[in-house]
Amino acid sequence: MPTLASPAYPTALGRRRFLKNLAGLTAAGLAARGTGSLGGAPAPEKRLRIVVDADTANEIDDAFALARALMEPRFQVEGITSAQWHTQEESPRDTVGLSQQLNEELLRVMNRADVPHPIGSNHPLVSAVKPQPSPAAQHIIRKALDTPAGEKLIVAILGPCTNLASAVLLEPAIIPKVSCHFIGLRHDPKQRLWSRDEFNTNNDPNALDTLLNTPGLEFHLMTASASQSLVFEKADVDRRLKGRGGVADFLVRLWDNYDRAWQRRVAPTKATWVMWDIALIAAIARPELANAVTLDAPPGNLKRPISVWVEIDANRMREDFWTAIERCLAGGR
Ligand SMILES: [Ca+2]
Repeated sequence: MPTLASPAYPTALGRRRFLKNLAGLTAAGLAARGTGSLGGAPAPEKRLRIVVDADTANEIDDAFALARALMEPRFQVEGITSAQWHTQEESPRDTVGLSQQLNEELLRVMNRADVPHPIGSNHPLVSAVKPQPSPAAQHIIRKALDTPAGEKLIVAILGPCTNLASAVLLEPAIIPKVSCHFIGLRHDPKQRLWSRDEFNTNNDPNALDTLLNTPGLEFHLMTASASQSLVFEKADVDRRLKGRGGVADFLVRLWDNYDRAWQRRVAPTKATWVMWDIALIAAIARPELANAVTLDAPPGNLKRPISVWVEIDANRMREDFWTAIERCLAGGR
């Protein structure tokens, strides 16, 4: 995501009003999907096979989210794949290479180099029907085809949809074996309006169309509108993590050293950061921390129901992150 705040979206929407608006959406959706609700049923005990695909070098929230995923006992992480982020202001030529480099550093500091981490495509799809082959796409295909009968491979996409869309185009046999979880787009629950003016969407609009327009592909969406309320404060991060070694100091250093043109303009002090991508991982790991409804796919895409997280419990997601990292630093997973 390119901005620390999202002025284009009504962040000041009163909570009471928002929940009231939400009620109209949830009546049919939650009953139909059971994807999860605030204060709802506990997460299933069975470990979830998951590949996390991330444009890790674009912002710092990807690394926090990847760390959270690797710490989750309910996840069986089948791969960490890297993605491009070419539309960021003054982006370098090899954006996927930088994401890949950070993925490898994170796995090393977490002693998880055993997790497969193939590189993705450095270029977006040039059309919704032409894949961009990559080791990441091939890995997703292999892991999806390996999925036991009756189960699905979760692919959590924290950047553009390039790698999964390419996998689906290269091997359509994976479609019934994959559960796509994407963070992107914007949705206003009050107006029931969609917006594609969002960083992950813009980094590969063709790839998102490929996935949304694929009949039979299970699709879960965490909107940027919902995830933007998950904000971390640097002072809090320093107090909890600084000087504790390993992944803790890796994340602190990442925040300290982040220096990009857009951020110097929008948030020069870096005092807070929207942890967009943690919201998606937390919602998958603990469905009770977010509210999902069933909506039609956005206008212009195949008319079919998709599951959309329209609200998150940001306070509990923050606490969940700190609990997970404390468990990790104490020697547990
Ligand atoms: Ca991201």
